[in-house]
Parts: sequence; structure tokens; C-alpha cells
Amino acid sequence: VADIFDWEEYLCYSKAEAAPQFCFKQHEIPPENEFELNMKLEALDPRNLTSTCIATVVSVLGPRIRLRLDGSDDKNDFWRLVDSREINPIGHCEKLGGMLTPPLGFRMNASSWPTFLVKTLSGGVIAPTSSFKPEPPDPKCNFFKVGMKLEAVDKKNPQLICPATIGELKKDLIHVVFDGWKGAFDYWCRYDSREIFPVGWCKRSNHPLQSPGKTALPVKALATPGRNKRPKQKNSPAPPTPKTITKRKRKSSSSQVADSTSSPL
Ligand code: MLZ
Repeated sequence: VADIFDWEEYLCYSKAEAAPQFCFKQHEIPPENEFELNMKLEALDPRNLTSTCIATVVSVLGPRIRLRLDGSDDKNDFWRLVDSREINPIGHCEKLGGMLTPPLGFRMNASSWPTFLVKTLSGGVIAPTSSFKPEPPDPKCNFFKVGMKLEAVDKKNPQLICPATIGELKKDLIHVVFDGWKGAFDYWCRYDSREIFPVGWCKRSNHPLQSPGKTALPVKALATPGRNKRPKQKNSPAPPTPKTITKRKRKSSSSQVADSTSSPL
């Protein structure tokens, strides 16, 4: 049974405040995801941002899509929001006078690219222009304060969005510290990163949110002193399960990834 995490209780427990919406480059109302598996679009190659490639949608999760560059392997998938500037409808690049390029690590001979391009496009479903949503406006400056809570993509497991805290500030940069993970996943990013979200964003957008690591959560009632002193009684009903902020069950399957390639984390 998957645990569910409740921000309201957690903010109270950790005596922290949520970073306000205006700190983020995110729409207050998360965009609708109209992409479907196997749809094709244009995406900047994350490993070579000057090049525009053809990409295929391989998972859909909340307002995010997981993309694989056509002609590349399945080891370099990446996630984009449906309102990302880095994805566009097929034809966008050419309209601007640009050329579609093979991805870094194209698995065939470069000379076969033109033929590959024609084939890959004729075989696929073209994502409709209406599924690309407008990018949110930029916050004027870095409004974050140390200690504020947020939701952030775990860059080492980019399918996951996890509770985090602003650990430090440096001009336009923020230090994203994941609650309960002892620094192993922390990173610096710009305040206008598209990989950080206000508290409640996952819930609003039907995207799963991970629980903080165990060390960030209250010690379970099971471990409280006194409890073990209670004499054992035969035939007495079992004591009620203590309610903790990690104990409630998920009520829906909204956390499932529509995924053609899911892999264990
Ligand atoms: N399977 C991984 C997930 C860790 C996610 C941490 N996110 C901040 C692990 O347990 O190590």
C-alpha cells in the first residue's frame, strides 16, 4: 500500500511555510495534458541545446511528458512540461528557417539521417498544435527565502517530484534540499527553473508526490514511551492504529504512469 503525504500536517509539524506561488515560473492552474503515447513533436536535444530533434512521447504523467529522441537509445529519456518552451509542434523549426538534426549519439550513420527523418515522421502520430501550452510568465526576481517549502523534481530520478526546502540562496540561484534524504539528491538551480513547483502543485495537477525521506517525518506513535508498559491482556481488542501523516491510503490510481517503458526506481 502506497503512503500518502499531507502538506498541511507536514508544514505544521515542521513549522515551515510554503514558498508562495509568485516565486515560481509555473501557472497557478496547471495546464491540461493532451499528449498521448507515441505522439511525435520537436524537442531541443537536452545534451546539445542548439539542436532540434524529433521526439516521441513515451509516458504521460500529470502535466508532464517523457520524451525519447527518435534515432537515440532509451537511456536518455527526459521529461518536459506541456507548457515548456523546449517542445514545439512538428514543422516549427523549419518555419523559423532551421533544420532538424539527428540526436547526439544517433545510432545510425549520419548520412542516413534524411531517409530516417522521412520514415520516422511518416510512421508516427503528429502531436496537435493545441496540446502545446503557453509558457508561464517569469517572476521578476528571486523571491525565495531560506526555509520555504516547495515541490521539486528529483534530477536523479526525474520521474519523481518530492517535498523540498530552500536551503540557501545565491543571487539568482536557490539550493533545493530534499526533505529526509541527507543531501544525496540536493542541487542548485535558478529561481525560474521549470523543475520546481509550489506546494500543492502535484495535487492540483494529478501528479504523484513522493513522501519525504523517513528522517523528516515524526517518529511513529509506536515508538512513544509508555506504550510498551501497557500490560498485555488476553482477548483484548487490538489498539487502534495510530494516525500519522504517512499512514493514509491512496484513494485513486491517479498516481499511475501511463508508460510504455516503465522501469523500477
Ligand atoms: N529509489 C530511490 C528513490 C529516492 C528518491 C529520493 N528523492 C529525493 C531510493 O530509495 O534511493
